[in-house]
Amino acid sequence: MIMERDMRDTVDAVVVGAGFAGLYALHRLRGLGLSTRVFEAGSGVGGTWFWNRYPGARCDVESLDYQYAFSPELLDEWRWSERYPRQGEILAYLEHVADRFALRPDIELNTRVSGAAFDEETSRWEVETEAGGHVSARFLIMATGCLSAARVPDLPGLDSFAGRWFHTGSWPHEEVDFTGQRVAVVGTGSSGVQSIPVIAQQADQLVVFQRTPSFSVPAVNEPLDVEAARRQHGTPMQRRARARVSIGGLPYPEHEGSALEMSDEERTRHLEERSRMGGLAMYGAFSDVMVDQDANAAVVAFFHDKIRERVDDPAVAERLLPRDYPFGTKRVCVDTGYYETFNRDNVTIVDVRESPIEEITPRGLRVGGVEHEVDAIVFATGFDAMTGAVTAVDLRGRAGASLAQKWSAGPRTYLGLAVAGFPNLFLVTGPGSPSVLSNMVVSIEQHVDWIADAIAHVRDSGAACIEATVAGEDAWVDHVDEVASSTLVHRANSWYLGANVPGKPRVFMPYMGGVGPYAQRCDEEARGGYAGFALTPTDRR
Ligand code: NA7
Repeated sequence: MIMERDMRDTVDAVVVGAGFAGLYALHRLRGLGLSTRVFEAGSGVGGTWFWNRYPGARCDVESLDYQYAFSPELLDEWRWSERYPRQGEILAYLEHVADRFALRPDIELNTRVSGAAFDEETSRWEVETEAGGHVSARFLIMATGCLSAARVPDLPGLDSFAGRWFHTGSWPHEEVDFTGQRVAVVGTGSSGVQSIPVIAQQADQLVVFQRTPSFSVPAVNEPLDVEAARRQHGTPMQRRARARVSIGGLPYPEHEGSALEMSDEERTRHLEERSRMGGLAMYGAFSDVMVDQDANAAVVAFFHDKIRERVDDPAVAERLLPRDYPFGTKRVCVDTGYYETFNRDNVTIVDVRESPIEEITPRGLRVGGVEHEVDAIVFATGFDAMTGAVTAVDLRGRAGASLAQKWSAGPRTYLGLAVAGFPNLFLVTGPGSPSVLSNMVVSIEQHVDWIADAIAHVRDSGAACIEATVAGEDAWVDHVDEVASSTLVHRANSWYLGANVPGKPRVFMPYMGGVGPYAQRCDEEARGGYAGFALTPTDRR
């Protein structure tokens, strides 16, 4: 019995997180013959789609693109019901994947990893869980998600609130019924934009507290017509092949010329066509929208017209116009009936830009000296994105160095995959990779495949460790910054830049070079014998 336990506590690989990334990592590592343990803080698999159960929660990438492509059989057998998948349907899909590939025996649920330290004597990661568990692993894979550390703003008085409050990113499992209630929603990013129309239909009164208006595109959601989708974009595999070489990990045509080369009428017609395609197709409308202020302004003007068309009261429409940052420099939202919701009698909007929320009182929220009385508060206030869930684990590399400390002036990685001083540690969709700027599933598959190949390479070459070099990491960090600086992204206070978390360094975290070119760079790294990495031979441990 003791033998068995000891053996179970020593594995080849530990994966942290059982969302899209962790599940696929487990499948691939098992395929290499590695004993692998996955730790998941939630009581079920699904990651983002386990936690984000708020009303209206839905993916802004189409179902046919937001699924794994590693298994043709899986692609063939799963049927999505809508063009954009609901949270519950994605969760059911991931549960199906966990069962179909018999992943569950290697997943420990309800287990949060608190820390992991690299032992230079043994070249192993010693992983600790919050409940006091301990596992030793040669490889450590952080599949912790980019948007998983939910952030409730530090508002005075929240403890005194007499009603219930929620965060969209950690929504209760039981149904929340707002019927007959006065509800506040704080935040108008993707989660607010999705939940506001649904909550408005249920609640007696809804007050939206808006700090920054978003750009939101109609989803044009509908029951999925597989045949029509096939005619437009080919089979799911053909869609994926195009997505893999694209900029955003999506199969739509991209960058059809400059916005400034068209007449006003042509440009409007082109943008109308993109609008009709629905959702994130808008991103690829022009080649220069993210780099040229004038091109961007033309798209902004189109959005302003659309919002004015959709909102009846001109004063309310003006409040909803995003004015002080360029289109695309904060995450563009995808909505169903968002702007029209402000035409309802039971919905009001409070601007908290100039006059922030002062405090939460037992009865509601105080803004500009006015108390807004509500029965429930929904914080759709976002996440400590990209780094929050990684640094929440006390990761210690060579000589006990702390990752959180190393990243205190901004994340430093090589290719968003590895960190100098942290051998055999891999990040799935880490900062410095396209990640949140792309279709996450495409980027996750690309990363997990690359990591699995790198691990196989280490094993086959008889090395003990693979570790990013400082020179490789420095050059990559500079490159990520250089690409971002050639665009308009620094002109917005976005979570891409850490601007939503007080005290977080202002560094543009994801890589803007595009999914296709980035994957090519990763492939070259592997083909070139991992030149930006050092492989430590076993006898030099
Ligand atoms: P986001 O996109 O970070 O949105 C959070 C929203 O909450 C945003 O409008 C914030 O305004 C607002 N916010 C945050 N703190 C406050 C305070 N203290 N007062 C008022 N308003 C506040 O998170 P989501 O969950 O909507 O979306 C995350 C991603 O999930 C999304 O990008 C998609 O990729 C899917 P701000 O803009 O910071 O002024």
